[in-house]
Amino acid sequence: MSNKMDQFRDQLDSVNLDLLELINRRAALVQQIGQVKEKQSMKRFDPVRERTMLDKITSNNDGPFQNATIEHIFKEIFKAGLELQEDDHRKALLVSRKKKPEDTVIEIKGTKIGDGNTNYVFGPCAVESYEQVAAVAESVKSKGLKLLRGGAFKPRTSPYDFQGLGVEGLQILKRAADEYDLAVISEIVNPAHIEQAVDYIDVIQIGARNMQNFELLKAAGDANKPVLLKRGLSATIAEFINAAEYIMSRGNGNIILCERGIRTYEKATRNTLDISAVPILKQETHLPVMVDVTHSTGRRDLLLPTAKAALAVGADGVMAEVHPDPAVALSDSAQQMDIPTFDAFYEELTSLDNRIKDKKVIVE
Ligand SMILES: [Mn+2]
Repeated sequence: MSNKMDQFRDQLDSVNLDLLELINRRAALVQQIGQVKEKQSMKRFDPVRERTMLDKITSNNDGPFQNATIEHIFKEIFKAGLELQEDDHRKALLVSRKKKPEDTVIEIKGTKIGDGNTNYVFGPCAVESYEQVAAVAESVKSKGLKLLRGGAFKPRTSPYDFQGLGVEGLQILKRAADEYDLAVISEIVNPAHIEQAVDYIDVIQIGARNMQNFELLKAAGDANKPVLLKRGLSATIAEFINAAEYIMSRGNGNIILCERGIRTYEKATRNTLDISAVPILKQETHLPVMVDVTHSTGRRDLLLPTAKAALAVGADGVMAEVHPDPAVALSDSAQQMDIPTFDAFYEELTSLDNRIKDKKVIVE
């Protein structure tokens, strides 16, 4: 009796190995098909082809399994094959670490982003006047910093909200940046504006609401300027990475990723800062990653704690909004810092940064 059982078990082991070999042979074929499809830009999933395969299989099914069970098993095998093709595709992304293991370092007017040092981007939410921008620029300069942000084209939730000064705003930024020897980061919302904007700005920002504006991504990819790409409000990390790929696939690899919070059910903050996105993006891509603490929290009291978290988690930089008089700001007045708050914020943050860099605080 036990002898017979052993024989069956031996046979079963051998059938398992045969199945294993066949499943992997199938997977290798699926990979080859994936490569051909990739070259011809064909969709990987073809439901008609899947139905034909299933019909052929079930019409040859002599049991004891029912057709429904057989279909279920084969659907799982098909799915695994599709996932394998997708993995192969992911490996090929230009922005991925698999493609380029070393960090991308971007140089902007002599400042390096992504080289292991911490960078800071400060400036008003929207450009309102020369005096307003100059007040912030002076404060940024006094800290020995280089990067000045400011919105000239403002994509606002309501069409009746302040939409920004447009090109005039870019001209104000450029004037202040030249006077204080700073580099300008400003959002562009229309592909047609890029050509004109590059005369005034040093970094093209693509905002959260435009993360999947593919024509804008392509236009930024054609431009000869670094791009700061913000994560979309409801974008997954994979969608974020693919948006960056749009830019890099056009030849522009100088991309800074910026986590700015995502939409969740939580109402205590304006968005939910997805802090874990930072190490994931650092692992999956070779691009510098910054954290925008202003738009992720929407709360002035949370700017410093979240900025500290960003440094501790390995972000390459922190972005925050500063306004000489936030109470009268035309946008984001609840979360912009005034200059004294900015001074204190920066002092405490850089002190933590120095302790991290000196290994006095161990964050790993
Ligand atoms: Mn803002």
